[in-house]
Amino acid sequence: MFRHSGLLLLGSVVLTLMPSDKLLASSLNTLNGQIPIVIGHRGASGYRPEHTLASYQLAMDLGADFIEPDLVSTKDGYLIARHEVNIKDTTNVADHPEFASLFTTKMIDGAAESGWFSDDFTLAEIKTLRAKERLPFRDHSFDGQLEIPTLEEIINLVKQEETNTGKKIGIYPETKHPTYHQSVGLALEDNLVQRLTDNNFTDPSRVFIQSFEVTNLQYLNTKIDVPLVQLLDATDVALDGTLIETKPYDFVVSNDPRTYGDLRTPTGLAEIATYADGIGPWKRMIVSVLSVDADNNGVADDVNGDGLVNDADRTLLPPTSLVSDAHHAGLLVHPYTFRNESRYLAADYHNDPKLEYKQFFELGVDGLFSDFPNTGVAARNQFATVPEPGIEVGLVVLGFSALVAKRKQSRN
Ligand SMILES: [Ca+2]
Ligand SMILES: [Ca+2]
Ligand SMILES: [Ca+2]
Repeated sequence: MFRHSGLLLLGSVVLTLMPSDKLLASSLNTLNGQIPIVIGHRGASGYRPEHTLASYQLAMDLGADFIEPDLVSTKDGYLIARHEVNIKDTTNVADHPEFASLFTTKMIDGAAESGWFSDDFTLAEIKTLRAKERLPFRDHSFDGQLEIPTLEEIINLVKQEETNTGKKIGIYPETKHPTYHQSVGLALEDNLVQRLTDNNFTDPSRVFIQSFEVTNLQYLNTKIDVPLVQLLDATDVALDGTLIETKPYDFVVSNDPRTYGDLRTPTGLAEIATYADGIGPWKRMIVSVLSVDADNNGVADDVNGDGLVNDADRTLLPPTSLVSDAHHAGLLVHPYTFRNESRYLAADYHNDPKLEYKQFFELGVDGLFSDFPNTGVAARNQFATVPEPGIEVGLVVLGFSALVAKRKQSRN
């Protein structure tokens, strides 16, 4: 009797702590029993040129819990939002004759690239450029209109959103090409920590820092107390769905033989858990796809006959154990990238992107990166349903106990 009323009391206390009754969802397989987050990948990059304030603002308007800036450095040490150091494909730099002399070829992570590079431009020069949509099949009506934002401008946008709406949106920055930036004297890590600190944006519930490299995350773990996410990449999937492995570029430089495949074994995940709080795997590491090669020429066939070979011509394979393996190591799992267009959806989803989200939520992912945050949020809200009133309290108590227990083992 006493225990029973104690539980009810705890239940009512917990209820007041929860920001939303959506957290009363039952049977979540997430690490801490929490509702999975939707991360606006490069903003709402399905609708606006990526990494612009308009893209981030739209992501927040569409319900994203976090927005994701990829960060590169200017020549004068400002952190700006671009997916590549090479700004050829995402800005109108080619239309600016005054920058023609800056066209060059550089080695980026072991590959020769030609174009214009952010580290050859001052911030003032970058600010004369305008963004353009990278993908030919997306909306180009905003091309030439939007500036390249700095991290500070993005933080200010998020703070303004909080002032306007009361919503506390998080920022999920990625350090792009850390080894390259170190090699040109523009290391990103201390700079990022300094900018977050100077702008008073270090709440660990509102920042994740992510990287495809390892050493810089290990370094960041000694410099800032926000959760860190080890991104995991692969070159592609083979016809049979096997991952074609690649490795972190800092491992290439240090002759470390391990690939991302090694990092996602139980042993690799246990090591990641010594410096990071989560993994950001390519979604094909969780659910891969099988190609058809009926003519046996070694190339995937255009099964649906639309003239393109892409995920719409492939079918799903059974899920791997990566989500549960990572959870076993105490790591959050935030796979990338979820997109609405049929070319990115395996045939099994029948052109309904929500079915893909649903599959991953059922597998227990703790969040995901989406180009179309409204679709991700709608799928998430459908998935995380509020249980019947009679069983809410018990579930909340169970969920809260699990949360406390897991927190103790996952923080480092
Ligand atoms: Ca990114
Ligand atoms: Ca073929
Ligand atoms: Ca096709």
